[in-house]
Amino acid sequence: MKKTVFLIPFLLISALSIAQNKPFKTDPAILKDFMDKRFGMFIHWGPVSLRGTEIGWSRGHQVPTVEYDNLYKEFNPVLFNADKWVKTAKAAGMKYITITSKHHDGFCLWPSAYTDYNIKYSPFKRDIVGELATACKNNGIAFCIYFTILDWHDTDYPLHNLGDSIPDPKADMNRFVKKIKNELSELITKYHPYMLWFDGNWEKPWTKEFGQEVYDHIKLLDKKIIVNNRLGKGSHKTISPLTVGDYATPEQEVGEINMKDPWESCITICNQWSWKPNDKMKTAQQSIQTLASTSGGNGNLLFNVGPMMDGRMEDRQIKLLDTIGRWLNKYGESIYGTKGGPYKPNKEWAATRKGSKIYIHLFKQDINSVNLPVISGVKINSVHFLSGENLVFDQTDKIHIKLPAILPDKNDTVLVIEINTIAEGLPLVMN
Ligand code: JFZ
Repeated sequence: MKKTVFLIPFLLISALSIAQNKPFKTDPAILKDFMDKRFGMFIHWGPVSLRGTEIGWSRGHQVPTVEYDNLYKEFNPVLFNADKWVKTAKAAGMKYITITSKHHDGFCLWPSAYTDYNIKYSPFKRDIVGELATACKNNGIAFCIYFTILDWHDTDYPLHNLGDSIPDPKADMNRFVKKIKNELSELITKYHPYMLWFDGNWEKPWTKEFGQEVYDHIKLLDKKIIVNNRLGKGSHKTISPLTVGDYATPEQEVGEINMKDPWESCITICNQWSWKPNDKMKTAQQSIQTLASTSGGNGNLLFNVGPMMDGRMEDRQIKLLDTIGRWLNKYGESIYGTKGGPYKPNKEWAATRKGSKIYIHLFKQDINSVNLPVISGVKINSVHFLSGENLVFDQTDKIHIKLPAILPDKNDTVLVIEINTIAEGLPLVMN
């Protein structure tokens, strides 16, 4: 008797789960489409740009909490032009944009019905998330939303600042999770994001179970939405039994080569996520080689910019992005829609592959030849620069390619090795 009593709810839940296709899984074809894009723009923005300190983290530290929480009252980025941002990303060769709809400070860049701490109550009033979603749609760029699940401003969330360890007794995680589910419903039904980029999952009040609940909630609203792995617990760098979500998110570093699990490195164009005056900016060479290295590891690069308090992106950053775009105009076939490998990327070069081609990205100028291990069963038909010129090679006991004294591209010269088989199927070569 007792057993049946226990069994009935269990069977009911199982039947319901089957009816809803649980456990939800993102269609591999959708993930492949995402990984084919290879390059996206991350945007960290909010009222904190008025101070130029780090978004979220500077609250209650470099900027006193009360001052930080009132910055929105003077946030009026009148030069914000969503179309200009999207065109900047597009000119850089980026295929998707991910914006901070809400960072750890809790401020919402869309007019949410579930909290008044949002853009509608700033002097600017305009729906930043909405305008960017529309501009992305008009320009053929996939629109994605960053959303943190820790909210140091919300009284229902137990911790109220970086370093807080004593939970607020007035807080209520169940109420909080219900609220963020409502906010997510709003974001999904209003803006139809291609992907949701969660964050803030490392704090103690968050559990894997909450993460699973939110994941299921999203998938019931739109099963096509891609979700990053910061919804469960565990390391951001991998997909593991602890994580919830579809792909891994190494931060401020190029991820390890992985032919199985999708991943995306998020890396800042300067040092800070949100805008900082005179922040040290990366060079075009560093940025292009970072992109080639992520592709070489079979991952994506989400390259972050922090727009200024007036709504513009910095000119020097726009110029750098344009240089990357011009490089991609020439060499894009060695990045988009490729797989990483079959050689592991290193500091000197990275390999990508597509069809019967292996692309070698050369990061150094002062070399006169390329030496690679032979791949068993593979014969090279020809070698040439992606920009044209044929090269002399030998494939007796190693692949030896002779290079001219001056290489065609100082940022990343791409060689194409044409082989007698499909390169995508080759196992990784240990180099
Ligand atoms: C997180 C955010 O905190 C950061 O502001 C930015 O949005 C980035 C993309 O994601 O970065 C982290 C995450 C975790 C830690 C530090 C930075 N951590 O656990 O110390």
